[in-house]
Amino acid sequence: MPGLPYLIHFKSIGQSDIGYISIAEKETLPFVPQRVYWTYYTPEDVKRGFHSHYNLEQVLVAVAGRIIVTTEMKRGEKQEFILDSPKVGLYIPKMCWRMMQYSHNAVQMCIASEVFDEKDYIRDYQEFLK
Ligand code: T46
Repeated sequence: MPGLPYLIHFKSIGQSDIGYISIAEKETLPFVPQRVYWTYYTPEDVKRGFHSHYNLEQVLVAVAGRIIVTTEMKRGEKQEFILDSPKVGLYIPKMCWRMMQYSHNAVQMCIASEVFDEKDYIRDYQEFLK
């Protein structure tokens, strides 16, 4: 059984007068990344996600803006996370239903444990609950 989603606090170096850098080192991540992608310019009234993955694990980071992520495990645990810091990531395990809503300026970076495979998606909620 996969564990619950949780927040990861990345190392952050810098200060306000020069700016900052955050780093996702391999010791900080719960998997070895195979892919990184990012989404942006999502209108505020659009909700994305509404799927789960059989095998994919992810870490989501709001590198800009704010993302509200709601998650649901097959066992029924529901959680809501507000991502609004580029220093913080949300680990999403396999078999976790998710929905995301974005501020218009949000840039969501996703660090993923697998290459893209449409067959890894469960897009039907009833199928997810089975
Ligand atoms: C997730 C959340 C947090 C590709 O062709 N290659 C890719 O690597 C990706 C990620 C997507 N696509 C295609 C598949 C769909 O036709 O792009 C379209 C949108 O993808 P998806 O339905 O996954 O979009 P979101 O924004 O609902 O979800 C995305 C991630 O893809 C997903 O894994 O968990 O962000």
